[in-house]
Amino acid sequence: MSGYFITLEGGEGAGKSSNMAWLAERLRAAGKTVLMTREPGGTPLAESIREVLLAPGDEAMADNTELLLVFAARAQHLAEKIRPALARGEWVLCDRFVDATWAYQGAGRGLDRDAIAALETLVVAANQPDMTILFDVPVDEGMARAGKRAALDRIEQEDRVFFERIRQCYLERAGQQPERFRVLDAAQSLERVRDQLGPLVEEMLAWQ
Ligand code: T5A
Repeated sequence: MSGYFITLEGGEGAGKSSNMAWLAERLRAAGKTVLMTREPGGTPLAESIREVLLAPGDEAMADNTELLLVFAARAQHLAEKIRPALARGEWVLCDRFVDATWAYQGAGRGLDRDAIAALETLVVAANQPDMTILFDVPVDEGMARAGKRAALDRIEQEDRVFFERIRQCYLERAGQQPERFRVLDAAQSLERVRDQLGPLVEEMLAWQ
């Protein structure tokens, strides 16, 4: 028995969290058992790593530290939560996964692609998503939405150029892997974004 693995990706404030529960509800209404989770995080230990990753601090975090922490959290998340749920035949909806590492640590930080690929092979192995929904939103719009929150985390404090590289990386990956990615225009209203999500739910339900 094997479930399905759906990831939601996009820049800051793209609307992933706002739409994940809606998506889960649609799948549940069709009789599916759905697990919602997120990265970095998803288990107590991985959530502790998330706190270290996102907390602004006096000591600058080295880029390789960031990369290794992201993959450490992912290894724990896969072992303790994602793989067991898939083995039970559940549908796993995950707010960010390894595409975020390619976008943020790869394109954003400019880290070595071979190093990321090696860690992906080690940690993710065969657990690639069945579908990745990319919520694409212009950087200024996404940052304006994220900026309405109380305080920016360590990564959100990066400059606009950093987030522009991230957006372009996501779009490039979507163009290179059209069989896995579905790109939504997330600059539209929530209602219009859900209009775009509806056909994707139908596509997923046709898998079985
Ligand atoms: N990270 C993560 C890495 O660097 N490498 C990795 O490998 C991984 C996995 C995670 C951070 O970690 C980094 C990336 C991130 O910087 P996070 O807090 O989970 O931190 O960051 P985000 O996932 O970006 O969370 P956000 O909340 O910023 O984005 P969402 O979830 O896409 O946006 P959402 O749904 O919370 O919406 C933000 C606001 O916009 C409004 C919502 O109401 C909300 O107020 N909104 C809309 N407003 C108008 N129209 C719409 N269509 C709207 N959609 C949402």
